Amino acid sequence: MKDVTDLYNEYGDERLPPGQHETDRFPVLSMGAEPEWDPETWEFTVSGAIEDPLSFSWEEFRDLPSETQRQDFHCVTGWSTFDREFTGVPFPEIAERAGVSEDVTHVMFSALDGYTTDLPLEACMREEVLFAWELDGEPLPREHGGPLRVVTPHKYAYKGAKWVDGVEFLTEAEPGYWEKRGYSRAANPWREQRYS
Ligand SMILES: Nc1nc2c(c(=O)[nH]1)N[C@H]1C(S)=C(S)[C@@H](COP(=O)(O)O)O[C@H]1N2
Ligand SMILES: [Mo]
Repeated sequence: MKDVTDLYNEYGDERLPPGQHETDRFPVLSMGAEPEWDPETWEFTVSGAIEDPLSFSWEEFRDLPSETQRQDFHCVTGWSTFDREFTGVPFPEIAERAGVSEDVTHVMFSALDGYTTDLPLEACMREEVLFAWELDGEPLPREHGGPLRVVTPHKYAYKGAKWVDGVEFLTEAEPGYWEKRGYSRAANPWREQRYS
């Protein structure tokens, strides 16, 4: 298994970002109710400024090359949980298949509950940005975004869309759900970029 819990080294000496506390629990934070999902009709779409618009059924998505990583998880409300194991597809795998145009600067993730979140392209082109379907060896629980969520261990967790069902490649920045409501576009926990 790949252990990426040392990525904080890029930003400083402390594994726990400033203003965070560590918890053994894994709290749930959602803006609304858990959305329905049907594995028969679920479709994951890749769109925007790319050579090949893609779409995957649940079965097709699960056949993509995947890996398991040990990661830390930092919520902007102040808690962090260490050493979680996520299994899924690294973001660059999807980007390579889509053929991202040279003028793409940003990415928008969308989800079954209407949630969206944006990130600069370079913040997504990292192996630790996973489309994950397993947490700690079990199918990802529904409340944590099952069947599929994004994890962003180098950013506050609101950058990781639960129930993700699409990614759009953008040629200019657009704010997602929390970014429109005053949360940081950059969201680096070690720089304590909570609000914009
Ligand atoms: N689709 C969707 N994704 C979401 C959210 C949401 O409400 N809907 N909340 C975000 C926020 S604010 C956080 S902190 C994390 C929480 O993930 P967890 O519930 O697994 O702890 O999911 C993020 N992804
Ligand atoms: Mo959050």
